[in-house]
Amino acid sequence: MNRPPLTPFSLTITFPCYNEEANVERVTRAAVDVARRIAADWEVLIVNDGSRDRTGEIADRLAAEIPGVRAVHNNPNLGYGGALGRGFREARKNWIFYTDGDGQFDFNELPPLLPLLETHDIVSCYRLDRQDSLMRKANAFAWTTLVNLLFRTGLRDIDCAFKIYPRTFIEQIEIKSRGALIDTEMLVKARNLGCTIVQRGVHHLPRIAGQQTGANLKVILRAFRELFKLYRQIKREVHAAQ
Ligand SMILES: Nc1nc2c(ncn2[C@@H]2O[C@H](COP(=O)(O)OP(=O)(O)O)[C@@H](O)[C@H]2O)c(=O)[nH]1
Ligand SMILES: [Mg+2]
Repeated sequence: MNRPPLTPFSLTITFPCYNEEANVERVTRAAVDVARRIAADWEVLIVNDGSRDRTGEIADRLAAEIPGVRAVHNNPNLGYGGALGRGFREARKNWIFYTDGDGQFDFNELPPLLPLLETHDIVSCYRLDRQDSLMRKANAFAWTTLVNLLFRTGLRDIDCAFKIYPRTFIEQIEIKSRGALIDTEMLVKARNLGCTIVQRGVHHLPRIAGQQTGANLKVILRAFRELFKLYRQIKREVHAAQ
């Protein structure tokens, strides 16, 4: 993979927000704070995914108030993958860091990851102390086991929303997932392109405001549908390459 330069460091920080009116301002300000510290050239890109609360309005106000902050809106709501994919497509800087818009990660854990980009294409983190119910953790374990059976990624916590990608990689792939499968799709495609992926642990904080929707039945069913579609697609590609 042709990695972009690290100096001067050019960085897009992006996060999807779905009904995050109680979180979007705090998360945006934390993102701006870290971007100013580590990047010479940066933007913070808020993706409002068709929220029904005041998220979009607050995002627009922050974009007007803080140079470097941009807000884009999916209308209607496209789902997690649709929101993240929009952030990747719209990102203008060389490196793209994405996380969640709900404040469950600490931006201060980003700077120590940067030296890893000298020797690796992608940083994909895993949660050290996942702040979810036992049921959710059990489901996540079963899901990761299934994904690793199908794709043999050997990666931990594929869905952790704390990753850095080079834009050169994003430009080489077509992202098809609209749902939660997006993380799997991107990492499997990265591996097939020969990208090097490094993993580190990060802390996971409890959600202090807003509602978790990541375990809705609709979200889960869509993830399964997209999983089998991706499996067939990757199999076809591997056959075609042989
Ligand atoms: N689940 C879900 N999350 C979305 C959507 N669009 C954007 N998001 C954002 O994705 C992030 C993760 O959502 P969350 O409900 O906390 O899922 P969890 O942390 O995996 O339980 C949050 O920043 C949401 O605001 C959507 O349509 N569905
Ligand atoms: Mg969350």
